[in-house]
Amino acid sequence: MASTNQSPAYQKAQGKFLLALTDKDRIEPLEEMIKECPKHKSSENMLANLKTRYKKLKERIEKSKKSGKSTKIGIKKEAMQAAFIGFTNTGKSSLLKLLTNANPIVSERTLSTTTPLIGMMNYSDTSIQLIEVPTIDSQYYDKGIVNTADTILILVTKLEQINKIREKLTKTNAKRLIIFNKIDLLTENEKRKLTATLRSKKHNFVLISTKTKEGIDELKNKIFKSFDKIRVYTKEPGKEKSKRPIILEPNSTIKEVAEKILKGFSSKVKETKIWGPSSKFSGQKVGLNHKLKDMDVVEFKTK
Ligand SMILES: Nc1nc2c(ncn2[C@@H]2O[C@H](COP(=O)(O)OP(=O)(O)OP(=O)(O)O)[C@@H](O)[C@H]2O)c(=O)[nH]1
Ligand SMILES: [Mg+2]
Repeated sequence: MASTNQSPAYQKAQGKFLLALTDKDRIEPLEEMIKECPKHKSSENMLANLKTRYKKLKERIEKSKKSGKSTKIGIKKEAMQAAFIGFTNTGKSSLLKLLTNANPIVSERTLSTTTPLIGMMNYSDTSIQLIEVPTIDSQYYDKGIVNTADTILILVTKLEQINKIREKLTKTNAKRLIIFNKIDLLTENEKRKLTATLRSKKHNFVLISTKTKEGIDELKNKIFKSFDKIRVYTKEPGKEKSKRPIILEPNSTIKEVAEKILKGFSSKVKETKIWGPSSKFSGQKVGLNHKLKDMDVVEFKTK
């Protein structure tokens, strides 16, 4: 809760809680919030809410430890997740290494990657989870991940690989982006022809080289766009906006932002002001049903 009548220690813990990327990282700040939450009558509800959250969080962590159901390695799915697939040696590990904090083995040998690998890519204050799926024509390929990913990044180095891969993608409606890698090995003329062919087939595509980094900025942008999400920053009166935005569906309302911060929070909101693309002017007062746009800033004043 962004309540102003909470202690600085509570607010600090809350800040950490909201910025945490995994359930595991949410435990400690939540414990701190429970400790710092006032114990008098008027905050009874709030304390109860925090305790319920804590219980659920613990349960979720236990469950994911036990099951690892959705994928062979129990990957916890983040708000924006994309999976690289493709044939061996097309440069999946090279790209994961270039875009994220992961440090996979890159090798001219085939079949270097035999388990799914995860990395987090920072993109304008947000984190996008990227997964390298072991090569599609091997026993190590993991359909589970591909079927749940929000976006599938099809990495190829030859045109004929595209159709072979598409044949295998039967159980997913996820967005697709074709990434044509190793274009440093092509002449300008070959690149022009390639672009024309991909365009004529109406593919969503980008040409890149992990070696020269050509096309990498465009790629990052296209990956983010593929999720079709908006970024909304929150702030408390008199303070700077949050470092990281909340990730929401397009046209989400103020109410949805408040509920995403904490369940039940929207009923405690007294006044909301907004800045950014959805506002008529800076600091416009809006109601709970106001629809937000990418890069808006929302300020909550609580009762
Ligand atoms: N010329 C060139 N070589 C590249 C490029 N990207 C990757 N490579 C090389 O391609 C080879 C395979 O790269 P990896 O990243 O290991 O490929 P992978 O798809 O992860 O392969 P597996 O995990 O073994 O299936 C390595 O020798 C890389 O150095 C590129 O943009 N240009
Ligand atoms: Mg690899």
